[in-house]
Amino acid sequence: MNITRKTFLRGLTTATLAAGLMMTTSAMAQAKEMRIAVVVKALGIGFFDAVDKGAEKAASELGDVKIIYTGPTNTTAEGQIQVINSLIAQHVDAIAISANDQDALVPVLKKAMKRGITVISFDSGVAKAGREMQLDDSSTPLIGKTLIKMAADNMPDGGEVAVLSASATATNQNAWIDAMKIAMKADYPKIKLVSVVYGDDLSDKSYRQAQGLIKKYPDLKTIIAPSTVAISAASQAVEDAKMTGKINVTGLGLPSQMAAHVKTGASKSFALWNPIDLGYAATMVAYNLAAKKAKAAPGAKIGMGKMGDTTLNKDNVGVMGKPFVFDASNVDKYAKMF
Ligand code: RAM
Repeated sequence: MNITRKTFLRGLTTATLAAGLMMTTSAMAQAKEMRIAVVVKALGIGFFDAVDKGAEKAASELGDVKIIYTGPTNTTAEGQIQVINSLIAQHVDAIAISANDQDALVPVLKKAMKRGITVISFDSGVAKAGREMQLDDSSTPLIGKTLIKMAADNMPDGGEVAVLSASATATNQNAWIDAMKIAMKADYPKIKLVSVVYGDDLSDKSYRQAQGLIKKYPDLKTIIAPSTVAISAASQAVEDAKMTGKINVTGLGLPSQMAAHVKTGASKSFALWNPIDLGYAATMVAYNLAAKKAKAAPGAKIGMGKMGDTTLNKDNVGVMGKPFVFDASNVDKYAKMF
């Protein structure tokens, strides 16, 4: 082989290799973008808008992730099933869902997992068979204790409390209410729970339910609303009924929606974890599982990006963070964030 032919061949090989490399790189770039669907209880809930902010933050940190933020118009399992079926048809890589019903979603999520889609639940969990893992906002017993303590702190002589929740099938609210009842029984014998009603995370329905409680229980001292939608609707109802100072509203709320109600005195204090962090952590967890960088199993540590790891319990449930308590001293500061 003479020099010219050798050089020609070498040149050809380099060119072919380079072309091949270019193709692989662009194919990889296309294949690499991971689509993570964040399915919320319903669209239009401020809490989940903050979750979406956090999900986008995680996606831009990861660089190769696209967030599909979606959910039904009402907090129903039927609505979420429709949304999930359409995500399966789109072949998304992962679904992170806050469930309206822990059991009703299992068949459709099993179908998603069979098609190779990574499924996690966060905030409001799905039963074990329908997801790889659940990311709790915070420890359930701690949320239960925090809810009843905030009520008790403003009713030293005890008395009647009522709960205004989200939907009757919401996994998270039901777990918190149960945890609250346990804490009440153990530590607050003078507090009596007279009613639990549901506003379905709809402002107008929650407002009407709060009005109903105010009318039906003239001795009511506190409304505990473990839903961001219900707590602000209940505060508004208390203000409109001129019951501020007589009925205290507490529960889980967004500082941005509650600051005004703390100022009127309708709510002395309320709690929440950081919902932006929750969206960020749920996205990181979904990414790590879908990219096979982690596997959900009891005892496994799953990365939540800059927030560290969450360790899964025997039911593959991990915890994201801690609840903060907000009152007149700090609500304005946090209202600027979420
Ligand atoms: C509502 C939703 C959500 C819950 C918060 C506290 O926004 O029901 O699931 O975590 O309240």
